[in-house]
Amino acid sequence: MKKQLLFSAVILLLAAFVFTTTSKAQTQDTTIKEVKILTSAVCDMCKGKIEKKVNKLDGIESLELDLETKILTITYHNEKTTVNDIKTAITKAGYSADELPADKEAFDNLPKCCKNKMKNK
Ligand SMILES: [Cu+2]
Repeated sequence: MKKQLLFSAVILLLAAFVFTTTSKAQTQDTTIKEVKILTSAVCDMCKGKIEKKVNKLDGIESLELDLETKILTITYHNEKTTVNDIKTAITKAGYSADELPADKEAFDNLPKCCKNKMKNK
């Protein structure tokens, strides 16, 4: 009887241990967030410029710009950067980011082909 009790106590402790470690892992995961931002990118050159600029930010985990939809999908570390930082980086590359317009000076410096393509869309 005593042995059985000890055995169940050990099982309970193990279960508690596994539970705390998994919930810890989960809270760490929540600091990585995903955001989708609509940009004004029209070609591979635009894609390269935006990705290079955003990649310079701290805490960027992954980023992918889909030229079909112009949507940039980013996963980032919550505690290191914000959606606003990311959007600002995009505008400073010369492109709009959701409601934010492109930085004028950066836009003026974009290659002519990109600007022309944007006008035609
Ligand atoms: Cu372009």
